[in-house]
Amino acid sequence: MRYNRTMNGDLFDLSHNGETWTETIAEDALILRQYAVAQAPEIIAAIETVTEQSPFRHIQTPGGYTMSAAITCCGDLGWVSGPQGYRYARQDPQTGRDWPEMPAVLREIGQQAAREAGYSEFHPDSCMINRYAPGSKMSLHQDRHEQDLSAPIVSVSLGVPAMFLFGGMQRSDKTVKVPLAHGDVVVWGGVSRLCFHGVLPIKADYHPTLGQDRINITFRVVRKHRTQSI
Ligand code: MD3
Ligand code: FE
Repeated sequence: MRYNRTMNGDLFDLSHNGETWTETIAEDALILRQYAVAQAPEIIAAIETVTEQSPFRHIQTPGGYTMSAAITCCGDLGWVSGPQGYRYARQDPQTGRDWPEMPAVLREIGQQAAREAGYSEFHPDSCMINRYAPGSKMSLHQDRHEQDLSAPIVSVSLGVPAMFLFGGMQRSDKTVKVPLAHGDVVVWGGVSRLCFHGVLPIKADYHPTLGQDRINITFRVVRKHRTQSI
């Protein structure tokens, strides 16, 4: 695969040299490498405020399997699984309460990344947080339960690296492997939005921010916004 690389040195942090750069995985799928490194401590603190209210849990797939990645959500809508399958819901079924509010620092990193990729009006109403321990994986799937498929999904990777699989519109299409490391942000829009994707089992590794775990955050527009008329 050909990577298109452009330098962009506008972040500064003592823990890395502040360099961020972009790569394209496919048409309309842009990686902002290291984009969230400087804000990672605040992002992780915000995740803790969410998990104090709605803890990580392992949900059942509609097929009866337990997901190896743990999940929680914040924002207006969260991802739940029940006997009828997956859906978005306003309440956390485990607490019986609304999902925690989306912390501003989370919304802002998602919005800024979307803007970098050319989406000036990205207003996510859902933020899903996945936590992977060593050996956890995510099988090939499409994300197609959101009403507004014209809005991108923004994902933020934190902690130990993952090997991400990116395929095509059919499950059987060939996949490319893309390593995703701490602080990498991906904006999945346009034709990439409905492509099959997954995560290979996480290798035992260590990262100073999260130990052996990997966390992935996704920002989504689930309910279609009323668009301004006239
Ligand atoms: C490509 N999460 O939560 S993030 C998911 O690393 C999910 O936890 C993975 O797939 C993870 O649904 C991958 C990257 C990602 C997220 C959404 C996408 C890639 C995507 C939607 C469409 C195409
Ligand atoms: Fe997905």
